[in-house]
Amino acid sequence: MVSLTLACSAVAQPIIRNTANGLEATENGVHLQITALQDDKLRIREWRVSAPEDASWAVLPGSRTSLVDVTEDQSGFHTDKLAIEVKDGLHLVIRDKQGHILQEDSGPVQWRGDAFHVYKTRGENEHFFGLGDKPGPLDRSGQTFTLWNTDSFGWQESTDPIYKSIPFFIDVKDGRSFGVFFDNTWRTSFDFGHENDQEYNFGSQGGPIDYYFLYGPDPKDVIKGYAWLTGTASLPPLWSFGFQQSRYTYTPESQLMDVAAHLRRDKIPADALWLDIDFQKNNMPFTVDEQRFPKFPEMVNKLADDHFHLVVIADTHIAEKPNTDYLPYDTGMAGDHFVKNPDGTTYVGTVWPGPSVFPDYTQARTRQWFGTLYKDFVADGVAGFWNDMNEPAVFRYPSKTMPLETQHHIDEPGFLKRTASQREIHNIYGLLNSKATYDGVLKLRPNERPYVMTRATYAGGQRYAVTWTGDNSSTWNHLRMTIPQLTNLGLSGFSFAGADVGGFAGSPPADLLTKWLEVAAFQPIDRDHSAKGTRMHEPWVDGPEQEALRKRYIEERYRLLPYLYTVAEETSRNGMPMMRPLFVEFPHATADGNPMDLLTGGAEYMLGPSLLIAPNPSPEEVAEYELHLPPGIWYDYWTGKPAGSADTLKARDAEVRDALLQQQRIMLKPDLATVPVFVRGGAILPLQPLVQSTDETPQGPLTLRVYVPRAGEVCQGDVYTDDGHSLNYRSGQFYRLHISCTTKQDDTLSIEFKAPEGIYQPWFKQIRVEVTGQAHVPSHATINGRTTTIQSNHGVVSVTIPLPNAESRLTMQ
Ligand code: MIG
Repeated sequence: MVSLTLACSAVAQPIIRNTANGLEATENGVHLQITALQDDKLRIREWRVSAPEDASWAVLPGSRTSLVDVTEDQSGFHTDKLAIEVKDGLHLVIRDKQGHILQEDSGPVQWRGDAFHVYKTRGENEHFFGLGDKPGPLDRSGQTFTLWNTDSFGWQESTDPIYKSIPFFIDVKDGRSFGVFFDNTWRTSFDFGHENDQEYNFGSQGGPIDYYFLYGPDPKDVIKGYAWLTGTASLPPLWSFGFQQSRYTYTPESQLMDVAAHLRRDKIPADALWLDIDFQKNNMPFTVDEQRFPKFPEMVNKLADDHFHLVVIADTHIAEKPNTDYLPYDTGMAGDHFVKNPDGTTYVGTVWPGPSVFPDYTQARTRQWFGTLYKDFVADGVAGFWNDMNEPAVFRYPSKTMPLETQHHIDEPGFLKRTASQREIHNIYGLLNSKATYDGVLKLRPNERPYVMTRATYAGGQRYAVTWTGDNSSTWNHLRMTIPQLTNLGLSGFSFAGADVGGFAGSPPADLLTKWLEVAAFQPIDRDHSAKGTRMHEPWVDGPEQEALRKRYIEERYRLLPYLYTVAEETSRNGMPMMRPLFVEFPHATADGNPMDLLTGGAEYMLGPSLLIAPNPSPEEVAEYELHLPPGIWYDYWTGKPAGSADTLKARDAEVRDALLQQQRIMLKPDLATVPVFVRGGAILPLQPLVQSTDETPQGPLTLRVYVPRAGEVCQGDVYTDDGHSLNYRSGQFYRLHISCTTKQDDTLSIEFKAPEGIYQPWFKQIRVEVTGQAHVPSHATINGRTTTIQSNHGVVSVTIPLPNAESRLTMQ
């Protein structure tokens, strides 16, 4: 029987039917459908009996149904950018226009019951990035992963799976990149050449074979393509880019107020305080323990007066407390909103409040109901919400979640109305929980940006919530791991992510907490958080010397807020993450096309397009370490001194090129007080005067630091700002200034301000232009042809000009 099947498949040829937008192929009862969504984006589906439901929780409907015309070929088709060939055995090959094979099946899909695996050939120099919050090295090559959202307290480098399922990866091979998004919500797995180094595969325990091929060739194209497919993160409020202080738990009220007062007294800039589960009555979500927080609304107001935004936890479970006036339970039961057992009764599992029930967010009406539960907190002025335990986490099972047969009743526009088990819904439970929160809070506070942080999520979840890396540990290795973990999250759509600063589990020694606070000042979310029973974590706990170092970095973050916010706004527009591995900004740095990050082990990263952050790759070690600057001119952020300037990209010869890249190597001595930061030549960096919170209006001009590029090359930068909290920016209430500059052989620097875009009046009335890297100290400056004063202060040369309201030009020579 077996040999007969093999014999048949050996002679069978696919019957291919070309369509206007792709093709359908059938062979031995297996159907393959390839649709071109755009010239560089394909959707690939494969099935045996009948086509699975065409719906998605992650992909935007408009993108999923997008179509582009294709041209038929002998055994496939091509678009303007890709050529697709289907060989015998439904063997799929995707090439670029030059004929390079980008992706090729290494064998047919393997089924085993409902489970399946898709196999692709893997080249020697093929690298894999993304896949969300997986710990371990930046490059996923040679490893296997499972996607199954899991409450993983105290996870370590080798723990898999952890909290999130983002079945998206970026493949970089010989300098060409593409992305694969495998839209399957069941338990999925990825093997990037672990079992067989000649191939990689992905598969699932059930659900559809449904994946998207997103072509580059540059990584930025792939990232933007994934954002086009699954949406961008909405722009968070400005305050969330400030320093945030949390703990499990500040209680009673007086302890929280002490923390607030201490931050202000010591002038440690801060914007947000977080309340964890103990502020609730018996851990019941949507309640307040009135013993310990007797005047909750007044407390929120007092904090607001002191420019603190309060974020409170709201776990996904609802305490099973009938007849106690616990409205979340009563209204949830009355509305039939909870997940069911197979026999139709309501499923009850034990979590923090004891026996609990679980909203079935696969019903639009249930999400709507859940969203209304935030009403009182929103009325009290609570600024943000923290959705934890939404894997969903349930105690007492070895699996840490509810039984797989538990039932959801999908009732959602765009989906068939049907019953689905936890097997299918588990990985999207957190995404739908955070969507319910986002939509609900937006409805309660229309036109204000909701701030939601979620622990579990799925692809596309970036539209509703920011995230963090869960229960990490207070060890040096965990500090090190924040970088590959956050850069990979950024490549997976989650630009707005952070790791508990100082580590959640355990108690960090003083130097570790200091270094962590320093490094996290250059990460998207800077939130200090710690577990119950650990020693306190606040910046002041180790005495004045450590505190001074910590404060200096938090202050620097606040000075950089105009830059951070400008970069964040870019994320919300096109998906570019704030933290970027080097290969994203410098895809052609190496002669062999391998990502430059292989040299640094993923320890260095770009924060936006202009800043290179290069902490010690082994942060606990004291020996000198090696740091690699990407091609081009670099300046030390702290001193303004030139740091490197090898023009590797211009060298055609591979050996010369690699030698030049080697010249960009710096040996550094680790130092508790320093995080090395470098600025790209040609960058224009916006900074602001120090404030203690983003609620304060900075006093003085906006500073633009211009880092001079090579003669004849251009420099550029943007400043984006808006009111920081409403959605008015979507209707033109923003301010965007684009600045560029050129240098001439005679060392004249000419800075052009484009007419600003948008109708928002920014907080600054003047711009102070500081120039770094000009060969001569300039003695003459003009603005639109009129002479203006040059100031010089400790070697920093600057010119202050009024805010340009039309195209303007500043020259310095
Ligand atoms: O099982 O709410 O990851 O940040 O402090 C622990 C208490 C539940 C886990 C979260 C952590 C939070 C803690 N929560």
